[in-house]
Amino acid sequence: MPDGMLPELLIALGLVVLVVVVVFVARRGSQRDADVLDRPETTKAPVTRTEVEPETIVEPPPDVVEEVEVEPALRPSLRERLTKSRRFITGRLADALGQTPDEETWEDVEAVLIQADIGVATATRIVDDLREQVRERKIKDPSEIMALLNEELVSLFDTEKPRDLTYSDDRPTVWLIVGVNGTGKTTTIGKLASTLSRDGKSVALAAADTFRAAADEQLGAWGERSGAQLVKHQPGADPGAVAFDAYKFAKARELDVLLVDTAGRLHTKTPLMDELSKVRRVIEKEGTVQESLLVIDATGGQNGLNQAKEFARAAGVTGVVLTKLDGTAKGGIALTIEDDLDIPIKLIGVGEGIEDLEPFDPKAYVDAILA
Ligand SMILES: Nc1nc2c(ncn2[C@@H]2O[C@H](COP(=O)(O)OP(=O)(O)OP(=O)(O)O)[C@@H](O)[C@H]2O)c(=O)[nH]1
Ligand SMILES: [Mg+2]
Repeated sequence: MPDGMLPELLIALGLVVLVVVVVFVARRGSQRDADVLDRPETTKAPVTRTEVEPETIVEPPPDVVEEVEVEPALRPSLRERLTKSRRFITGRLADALGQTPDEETWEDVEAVLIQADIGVATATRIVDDLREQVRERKIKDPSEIMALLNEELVSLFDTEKPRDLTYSDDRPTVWLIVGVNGTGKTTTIGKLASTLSRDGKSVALAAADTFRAAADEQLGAWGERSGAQLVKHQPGADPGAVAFDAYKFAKARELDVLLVDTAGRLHTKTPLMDELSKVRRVIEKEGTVQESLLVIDATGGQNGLNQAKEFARAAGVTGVVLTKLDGTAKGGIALTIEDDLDIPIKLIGVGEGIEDLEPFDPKAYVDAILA
């Protein structure tokens, strides 16, 4: 090798080493990147829903319970939960009442009330009364008109009407739960069972929805969460027979309350409505159906009124449970049901959770939907 070639050879060698080192480092780096990207996949913990078992809920000491009863924590949470309904009604009313009231104002107010699921006849009466009072008292301030409207709406409810669920003298007290498909019957039973259990009452559940697949499993799951006992038959069995057996089961064990779940049914289907009458009659061979609760989905609007009429006829409805008020419901259906049908709304469903059932309080309700 000529002497002059040595430095060039060393430089070339150095370059080769450098390239090898650079390639090595780059590969290590990209491997590390791959590890970082992989990690969420390989180490991701399965997402599990933690459910609060009733036993793990720490009951407040008795004096705190007293305080809660005197000063119900119902209003603030109800207002929050009915935010969507309130925004719908109040926003539109504020627009309608934006200027000095004239004929057009009242037409607009009536339209808002009808859009909010208050029936036409009821809405017309409310607006006639309101217009009269505003004229007599020469009121111009929109907020005063709103306050008057609030009073008017509350007056549509019979505030003296008893709304608590009632118990029979003999055990078990039977509450039958009815309604069209998917309104929240089974969920309401779960919520009721939980409340009753926490009040120290023993509860049995009758899986008299033998029609929908796995309906008894759904009810059984609520039973497990609330400590209630489940009575069920084979799918397709006679709902009356399940109710009857469950009644005898609860009576023999002297349980406090029997909640009877029934299959959802369209109020227009006569044979299905007759089946419901039969379930009722079968229980009444041995005892009494103390409450027949119609569960109405508040997001269904005016349809709830027709449901209430038909179920009242077939199942002797003693009270309404208005569910899904936390959603997009406008809320006016509550007024129409009470004003038209004289059936008290006893409870409201404000969520899917076990504690999302509240007693119905007309004043708190109107305050919550009308700011
Ligand atoms: N947001 C909300 N969802 C509710 C409420 N009550 C029930 N649901 C939901 O409504 C759906 C139907 O509830 P279910 O209790 O199965 O209704 P159901 O009336 O027993 O239905 P069928 O037995 O099929 O007629 C479920 O997804 C519930 O979680 C409520 O108050 N608010
Ligand atoms: Mg059900």
